[in-house]
Amino acid sequence: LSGCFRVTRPVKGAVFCVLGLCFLLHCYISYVASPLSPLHPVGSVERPNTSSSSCPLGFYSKEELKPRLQRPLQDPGAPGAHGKPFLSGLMTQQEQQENQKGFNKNQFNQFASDRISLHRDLGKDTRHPDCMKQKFWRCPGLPNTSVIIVFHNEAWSTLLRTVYSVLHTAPAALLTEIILVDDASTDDHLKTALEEHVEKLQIVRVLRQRERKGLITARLMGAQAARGEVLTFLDSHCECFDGWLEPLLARIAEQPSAVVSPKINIIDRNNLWVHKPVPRPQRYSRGNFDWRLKFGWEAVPEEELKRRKNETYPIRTPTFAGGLFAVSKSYFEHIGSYDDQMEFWGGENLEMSFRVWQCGGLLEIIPCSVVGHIFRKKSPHTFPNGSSVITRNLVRLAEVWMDDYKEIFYRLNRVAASIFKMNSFGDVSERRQLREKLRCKNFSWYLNSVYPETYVPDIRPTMYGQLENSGWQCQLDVKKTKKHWEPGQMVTCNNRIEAQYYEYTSKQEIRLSFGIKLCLHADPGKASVCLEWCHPKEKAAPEQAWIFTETNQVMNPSSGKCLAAAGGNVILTSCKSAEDSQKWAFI
Ligand code: UD2
Ligand code: MN
Repeated sequence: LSGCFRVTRPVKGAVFCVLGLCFLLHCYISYVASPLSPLHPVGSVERPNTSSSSCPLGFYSKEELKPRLQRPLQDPGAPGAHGKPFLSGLMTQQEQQENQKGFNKNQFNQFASDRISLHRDLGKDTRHPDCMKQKFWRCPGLPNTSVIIVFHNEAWSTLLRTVYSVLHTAPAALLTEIILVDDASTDDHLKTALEEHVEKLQIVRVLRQRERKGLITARLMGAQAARGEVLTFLDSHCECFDGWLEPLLARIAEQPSAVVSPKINIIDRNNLWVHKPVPRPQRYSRGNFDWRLKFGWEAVPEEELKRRKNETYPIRTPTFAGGLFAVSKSYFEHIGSYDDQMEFWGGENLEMSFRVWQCGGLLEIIPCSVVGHIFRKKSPHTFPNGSSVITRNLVRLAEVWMDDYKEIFYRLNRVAASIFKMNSFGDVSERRQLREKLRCKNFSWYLNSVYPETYVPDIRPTMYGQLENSGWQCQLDVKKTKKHWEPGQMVTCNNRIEAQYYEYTSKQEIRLSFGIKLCLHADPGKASVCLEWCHPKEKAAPEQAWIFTETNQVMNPSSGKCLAAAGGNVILTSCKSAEDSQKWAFI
């Protein structure tokens, strides 16, 4: 910088002066302005407030964040090593039988799991570079956590691999304990050998729910016993990627009312291949729900992605899958933990999603935290009172959190409607009191502020139900392709119980109910009718507008043609009021 004050050798002075200024600018950028500066660590918008002056600046060192258990060195050729798939090769008849039995019991490949090391690593860290650069303040430091894993007849190898995976990845200093809560398993090995096996691991405890009551009360049991400041819940068939825990705890330190989930990666149920994080993901998913109260995934809207300054920032999500998440223990208690009268499985995730948002909390996905989970083919669990227990849980949450919007749900789920009518969903008065006590906002606020992208059907549409043709006594029907609803599919007329529900909207659309945005679409050229994405505008597209005539015909005004059943098909044809095949009614 002295160059700036040199007058005797102006040229040399100027060069030094520029270099000096550049150096100062570099210092400023890297120490103060850059998001990587110690004053602004990645992901931490601000350093948590502390009144204590004895809290010096500085980050945890790698040494301080070391896990409790070092992984044994892995033979790269071992089955499933580095998260690779298990390849069975030719199997003997006995092996094939074992394989089949394991799959039937768990709805994933237990045979493969049993042959993969309980200590396998998942390979190199392939997260986004921002995640790898992220540092965490040592003071005030990260809160410690109890990891709670509930299970019912989980396969031994997946359960234990979940436990070891936590011990191999979670920093010892932050992991208070792992609590395994058995929801009354009947498998002998789980009943007799678990305590002995985990005793040597010192910080792993087993609690047992005597009677099978389901994952909700089991998690509550774990939460009550937990000694950590944060509760971290995992399913009993997970594997954690390096660095998964710290970002969750850091977000809670920064924002104690945040309920945070990791990004969940798939562990292939057929061969236990763990899908690795991608450094620059093209797609991000968040949780949603449809009006049958089914949880699902959807792409995160551009706006939400733009709100984030870098990869370490949380993604807000309207709902969460509910199995893998961390929450401050005191906030969990404050916000009403769980509805302890929900039974067995299902619904608690939507209940908690609505509750957290409506009562002032935040529900977020932290993309730098990645955990693998085996998504089963279908649920292997039996439910003592049949599968209507799941619907009963949904009715409980609708009754407490959804105000008048619950009617949309009842319209689409007849089992739910009858549970409501017969008043057989138990007492929800305590949960309603909780909503009062916490002065929670209403469901309309939730829809407008948290999930404005969703389609909200009319609470009481003038007409809805299955649309039946009087001539053929058949109902409008589309078979979804595999698991998905796709536009472009032809509409038929069938006599299937599963034939869809439609509703006649105020925009004159005939729209598939339960929130999937598909509308009855006329193609006068081909004289046919299919389902297409509904027009997002105020007015319906001309091909998607329909009027019900006095003679019960369904007419598309722009083409002047009417809907008619013709055998199993639905066609668009000239309107003839006398024809029964053109008469339709909602049933
Ligand atoms: C998803 C969630 C799960 C839960 C459920 C809805 C993820 C990845 N998973 O379940 O956490 O929110 O939706 O309720 O978000 N279990 C019991 N007792 C039972 C049934 C299950 O303890 O009666 C255990 C089971 O061993 C497992 C967990 O609960 O650890 C979740 O069950 P799952 O894995 O069969 O269901 P999943 O992943 O579809
Ligand atoms: Mn699961």
